[in-house]
Amino acid sequence: MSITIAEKHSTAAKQYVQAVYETVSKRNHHEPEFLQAVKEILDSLIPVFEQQPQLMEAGILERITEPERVVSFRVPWVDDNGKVQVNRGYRVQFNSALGPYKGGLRFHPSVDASIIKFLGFEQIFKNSLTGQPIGGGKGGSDFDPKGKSDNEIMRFTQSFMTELYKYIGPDTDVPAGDIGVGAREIGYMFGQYKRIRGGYEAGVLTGKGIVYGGSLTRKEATGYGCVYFVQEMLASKGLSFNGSKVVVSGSGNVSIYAIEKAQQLGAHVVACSDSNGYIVDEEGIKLDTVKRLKEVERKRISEYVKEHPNAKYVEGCGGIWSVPCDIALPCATQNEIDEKDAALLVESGVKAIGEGANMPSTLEAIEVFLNNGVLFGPAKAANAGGVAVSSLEMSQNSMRLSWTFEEVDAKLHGIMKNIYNNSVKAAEEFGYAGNLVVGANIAGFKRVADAMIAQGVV
Ligand code: NDP
Ligand code: 2IT
Repeated sequence: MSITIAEKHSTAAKQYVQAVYETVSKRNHHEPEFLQAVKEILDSLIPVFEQQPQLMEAGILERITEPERVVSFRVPWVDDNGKVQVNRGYRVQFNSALGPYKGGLRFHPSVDASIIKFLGFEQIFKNSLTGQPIGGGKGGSDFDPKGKSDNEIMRFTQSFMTELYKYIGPDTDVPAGDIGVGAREIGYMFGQYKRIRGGYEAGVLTGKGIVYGGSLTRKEATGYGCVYFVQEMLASKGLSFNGSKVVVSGSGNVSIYAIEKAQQLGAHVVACSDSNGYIVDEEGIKLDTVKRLKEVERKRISEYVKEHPNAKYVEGCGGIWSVPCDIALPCATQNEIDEKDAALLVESGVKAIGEGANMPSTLEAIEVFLNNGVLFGPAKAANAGGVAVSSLEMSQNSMRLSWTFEEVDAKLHGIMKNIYNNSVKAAEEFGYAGNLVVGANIAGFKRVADAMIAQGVV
């Protein structure tokens, strides 16, 4: 995709974009994931700068690729054996042109500056696509929640918030969940924030429990939203989920609710995974079992086959893309589909990909999909439903009222349709009809660029 775009344009715009990329790449040479995210966006913006050269003079790209603020801090805590542990915490406040920084917190041992910066950068454009008034940010820690007791999780999250609280607030920066951060962690962090601040600022975090200011449908929003987006892509070709064979990677928050919505629409979901391996159940995944294993008991997906002996478990999560399907929904983590996996999916006849995770396909994998006419819903667009409903949670907190599940779900559905339509339109307008990677990047960028120009050089 990137190569194709660069080839098509031999202009000042292309040189400008490439020069900015070189500067970013020199300055952040040790951050591969961040550079991958920047490369994908910058290449697809070449047609915009060709049409609107004045944007080059405003230094938009130079500014948008540099975070407004990066905070890194020590998180000391005491484990159940009385031993002092130290983790590193991060918050990257990337861009506030459209509103308060908004984006999740990830707790996973792989977290470093590169991961948080790629996620924060993507979040700027994703949040813009939702049409909501939210800027882009992301945070997290290299803390590994696996195998930790509930008390350890509480002590860690309290220590994390004891530093993070200085940088966040309902009108400045509003974190939420991501990998390793769900309702339990958000609850402990909210409690600590409230205690430190001495006031009930409900809008400081989203993904809260329903009884203390959370929004109905937030838990379901990313997975449902991804399926709503793919539904639009399929409909454009006269296809649908009904009767389709679907593979979903991961078995966390996004995966579970993507499976739920796909099944409600009549799909036959046959496989899901965790970081250890994947299960294939040709009779259809029994979602109640997955929900109990993952949401309640916090066990491995391998346990599934003990209860459903007709299903099979395969060690190693990467092999899931060898399971033939019509629709693949990567909902686990970054770079989980490489060029080889993409080729396998194409060979098996995949018709559509919906990225529930952030940047799950490598740049090479995306090219394989686009070159083979696979309908491809890029992460920024397809997984924007989560943050969109987070923004609706902020609205409800400000108004001190709660909408019903149906009201929020209807708004989510409308937002996902708009994101799809705006991405399609932008792709057509700039000469890349059918390429939703280019379309979503341009549609997301334009709103932020307009706001940045209006606000001057800041
Ligand atoms: P969860 O922690 O709930 O679930 C993550 C799932 O992915 C688990 O099944 C986990 O397996 C698996 N996984 C995580 N890391 C890896 C890895 N390195 N290799 C293989 N599998 C892995 O997270 P979410 O469902 O919230 O997030 C999943 C993806 O969706 C992420 O990319 C996230 O950034 C993105 N996202 C999340 C949103 C949200 O609202 N939560 C919104 C938009 C995007 P295991 O348990 O074994 O680690
Ligand atoms: O990647 C994401 O969009 C999220 N993890 C959700 C962010 C949010 O603020 O709800």
